[in-house]
Amino acid sequence: MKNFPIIKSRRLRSTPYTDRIESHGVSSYTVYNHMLLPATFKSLESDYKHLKKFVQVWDVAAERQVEITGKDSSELVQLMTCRDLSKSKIGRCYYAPLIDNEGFLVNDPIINKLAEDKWWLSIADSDVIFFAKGLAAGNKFKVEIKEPNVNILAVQGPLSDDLMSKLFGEEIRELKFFNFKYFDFRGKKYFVARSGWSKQGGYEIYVEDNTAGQDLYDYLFEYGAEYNVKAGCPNLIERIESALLSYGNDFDNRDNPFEANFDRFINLESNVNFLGKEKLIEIKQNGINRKLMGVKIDHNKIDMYCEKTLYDDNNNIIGYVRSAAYSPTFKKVIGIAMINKPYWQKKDQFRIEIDEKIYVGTVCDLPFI
Ligand code: THG
Repeated sequence: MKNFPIIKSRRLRSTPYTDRIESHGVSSYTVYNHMLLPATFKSLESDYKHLKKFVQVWDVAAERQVEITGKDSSELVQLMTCRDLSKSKIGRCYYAPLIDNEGFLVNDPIINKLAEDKWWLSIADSDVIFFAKGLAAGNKFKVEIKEPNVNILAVQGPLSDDLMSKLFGEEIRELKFFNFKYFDFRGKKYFVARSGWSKQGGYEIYVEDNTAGQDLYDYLFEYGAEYNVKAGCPNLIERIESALLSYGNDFDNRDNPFEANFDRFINLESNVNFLGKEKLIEIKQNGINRKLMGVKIDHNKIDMYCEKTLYDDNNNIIGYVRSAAYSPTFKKVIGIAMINKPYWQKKDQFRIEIDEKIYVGTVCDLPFI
C-alpha cells in the first residue's frame, strides 16, 4: 500500500499542540472528528516499546467533547445510551455505547458527569453533536449543546504516575480509574481524569485554555526528562493487544452493541428510557450471529484500509478482519475481527489473502493480553 501526503486545511482541523508535536517528530497523522490525530512518531514498533516501558504525552485533542447542559440534559444523555446512568455520580467517567433507534451503534464515548445538569461526551470518530441536536429539537428538550474548546493531553505509560505527581502533587496518585478531579499546577486548575486509550496506565488532562495547555505540554517534557518522556499517540499495536475498540474500524453503525461485546454496558432491566431499547431487547431474545473476536495470523505485516475476508478450507466465510497489526510480543499479526457464530469455538484455521499471498491463522478471545 502506498501512502500519500494529506493537505491540511481549516476543515481538517489542527490542535493547539500541532506545532509542538511536529517539533517532537510526528511522522504520520490520521483524521479523527475532522481533526489531526498523530499516528506515529519514530515508528509504530518503537513507539509501542517506549509506551510499555516509560511515559508519553499524547495530543488527543481529536477526542472532542460534546457539551450538554441545561434542565433536560440528563434525559437527553440517557436517551442516547443503553448504559443506565440513573445512579451516575459527579466526578465519574462512564464508558457508554451510543445507540440509534434501530439498535445500531452511533459512537462509544466516555461520558463525564460534571454536574447534575452538565455533561461532556468525549467522543470517538462520528458526528455525535448533530445526533444530539436532532434529538433535542425533536423532543423540545431544554438543553444547550456545543463543542467547547477542550483539548485533551493524555499522559500514558507505566511512569505516568511519577511524572504527573511531580507536576500536580502526590495526591494525584490516589485518583481512581475513571474518576476525574481538578488539580493545580503553577496557579492554574486542570481537569484530570485517570483514563486513556492504552492499558499502560495514565491520565487525561482536559485542557480548557490553549495557552495553559501549550505551557503544560512543555512542562511535561521538562519535568519528564528523568523518566525518558517522549511525544506519543494512541498506538495501533498496543490498543489491539489490549482490545480497546475503535469506532469506524472495529465496529460502526451497521453493528449492534451485543456484536461489539458491550454486554456489560447494556442495561435492559432498568426503567430508564433510551433509543433502540425495544430493538436491543429483541436482539437479546433472538441472540446474535456474529461478534468481535481476536485473530492471530502467521505473518509479519499487514496494511488495513478495508475489511479482509477470512475463509475456511471449504471456502466458507468465517468472518472479516477489521483492524490488525504485527505484534512484536506475539511475533504474529494480531487483529480484531467480526466472526460468524459457527466459528466461535476457536478451533478452526482460516485462510486470508495479504498482498496477493495466502496466509493461515486462528480465532482467539479478546483481549490478547
Ligand atoms: N479518552 C477520552 N475520550 C475518548 C477516548 C479515550 N474518546 C474516543 C475514544 N477514546 C472512545 N473509545 C474508548 C474506548 C475504550 C475506552 C475508552 C474510550 C476504555 N475502555 C476500558 C476497557 O475497555 O477496558 C475501560 C472501560 C470500562 O471498564 O469502563 O478505556 O480514550 N477522553
